[in-house]
Amino acid sequence: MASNERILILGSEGQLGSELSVILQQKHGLQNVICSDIRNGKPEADRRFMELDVLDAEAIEQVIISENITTIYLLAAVLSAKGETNPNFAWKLNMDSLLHVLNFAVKHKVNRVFWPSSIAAFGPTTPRDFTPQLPYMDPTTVYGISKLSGELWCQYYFNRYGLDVRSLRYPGIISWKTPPGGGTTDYAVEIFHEALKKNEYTCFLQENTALPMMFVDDAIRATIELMEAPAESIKVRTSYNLAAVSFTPGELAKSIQKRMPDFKMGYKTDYRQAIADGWPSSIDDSAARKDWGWNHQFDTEGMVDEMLDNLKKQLLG
Ligand code: AKB
Repeated sequence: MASNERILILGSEGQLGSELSVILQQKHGLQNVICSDIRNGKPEADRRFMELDVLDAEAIEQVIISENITTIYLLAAVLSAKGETNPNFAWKLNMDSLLHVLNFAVKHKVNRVFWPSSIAAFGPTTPRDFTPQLPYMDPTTVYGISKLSGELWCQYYFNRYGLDVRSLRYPGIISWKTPPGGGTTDYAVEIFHEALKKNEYTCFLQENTALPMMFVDDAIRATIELMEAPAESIKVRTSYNLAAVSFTPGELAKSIQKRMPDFKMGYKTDYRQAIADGWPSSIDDSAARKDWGWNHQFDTEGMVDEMLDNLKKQLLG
């Protein structure tokens, strides 16, 4: 397929990148999508892949120049729970990579940049229910602090240099092809694997901790729709609230039990409970719905069906 876009994905092998890269390749052609990560998860001959460390500024700049990159998706990040085990490194990786990309995008006239923010940018003082687009924000994790700071950097580069940088505050993403790594919402993926393998799961969050979540297909579609929207419809240059569903571990367990009546759920909380306690339970994403037409498709039941059906097939080979 002919495309004028030359796309660089930094962090292409992670939970979002591994699925977003396939859709971008279908839309723009294999040769126009350069996948990169510190490790190659899918050694296929027919796609473009480069081993690239997002902290290696020189290497990133070289690729932008040599591949005439027009669009960058920066997806590499240290997530909330893992970030707390090494806060300095999480800050360095999350912030340095963003600043390198923003600087090179301006310098080499890249048309558009995507950078993910998160519900982790909110904090305990933020209203928890139906969290508005611009409430008081006091993140408590280094990941959340990096997301809030990064949002402001994105807005700064838009205001100061006219860089078309776009962002979404993702809720917890539920996927079956590639697992998440190091997040507080990871329980909502682990539970499906353990249900199918052992018929039981011990959750690290309390039964009644409600968090905003989204099936990966919706998350990928939101990303593409945001990036394809006309620039004049993008009114938020920090990051858009984005929502689909909201549930507690107890509700998710019940939903699985409807399909697997013998499934048993236990609870043993750890340090991730305190992180979740500072996050919203549901999100008001009316700005995204109004500005560029966002609409989620998967409710909790639809998502549970997709997860169990696909993971069953995957586990059975
Ligand atoms: C995490 O739990 O850290 C992530 C997120 C909500 O950004 N899934």
